[in-house]
Amino acid sequence: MSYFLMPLLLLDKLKNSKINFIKMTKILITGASGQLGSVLTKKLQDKYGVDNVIASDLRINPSFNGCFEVLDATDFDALSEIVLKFEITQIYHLAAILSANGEKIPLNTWDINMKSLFNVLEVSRLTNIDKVFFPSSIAVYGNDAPKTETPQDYVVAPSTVYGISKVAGENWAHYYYERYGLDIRSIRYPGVIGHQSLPGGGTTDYAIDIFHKAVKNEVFECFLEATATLPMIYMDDTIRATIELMEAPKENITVRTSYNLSGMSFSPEQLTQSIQKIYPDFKIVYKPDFRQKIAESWPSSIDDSSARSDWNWKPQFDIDAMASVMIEELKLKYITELKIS
Ligand code: AKB
Repeated sequence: MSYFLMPLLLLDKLKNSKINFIKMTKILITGASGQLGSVLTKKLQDKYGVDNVIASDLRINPSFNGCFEVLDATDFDALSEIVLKFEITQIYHLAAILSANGEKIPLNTWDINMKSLFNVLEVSRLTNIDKVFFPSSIAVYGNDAPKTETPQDYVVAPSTVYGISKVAGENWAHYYYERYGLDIRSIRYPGVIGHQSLPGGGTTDYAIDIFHKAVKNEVFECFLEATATLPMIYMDDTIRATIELMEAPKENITVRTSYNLSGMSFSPEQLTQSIQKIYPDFKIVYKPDFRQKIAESWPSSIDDSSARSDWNWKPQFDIDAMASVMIEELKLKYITELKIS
């Protein structure tokens, strides 16, 4: 259906809906079964109540508790139906194809990442959604950007289709804010490391896989070179940053494209050394593949002073603190799994 027809049909539906009078926070998360989505959903359920958070994705996670809707976010009608049905007031739009998978299917990646974002932007505009969260990435920077402490406002010229879709998304977010006053907020995430969920096709995935191997006493084969330093962040810091940004007073938000966010920076070699403080016999071998080139085009550290000054961002986890929690939590997970089977 064309974007000219859709608004008319939706507005017609809206006339009969109570959505304009509802003040209670009702959150929709797209991509809720993914690495970040599954953890963020739980946090938002704790904060706003299980019934006020609607998780959605192409597939439900078997262990999920709460309200779940199967949703392909590229389907405008399906998305708007859910927004109207649950009287949604905030959307966290996490559904996207990441950098490494994106390079395998470039045009599909563009199509999926952009179409789902346009749908979220349009439905948000038409139903007066209070706030939208859109995740961007360090992937917006390309080979020409300074590698260390990459500045917030440096030219963004990405080398992956994922990065191109994020740059475009940031500009569309800015446009919807300027043109329609849509309160859309965004963070350029570094590689996110967590024990709760598995990564989904990114270049920074190695930094999670490595912990699973270490805990299982296996050798880790790394797809990046030993010295490939990238910005990373621990899951708890990521979730806290996301919620802090979404809760910051509107007048404090000076960046309407996307905020740089920094947690820590390390290379596979440095991460190995940190793991070896706990498992001295842990071994890594290097077999770089196409993802090394992607990593080389990204910053190795990020200047996040705008996030720090606008909404008081401060990370809590450094590499050793993160490695120690990851190992403790994964040990517990594998012991529990062994006991159950
Ligand atoms: C990826 O590796 O694609 C993501 C990212 C840094 O956006 N984790």
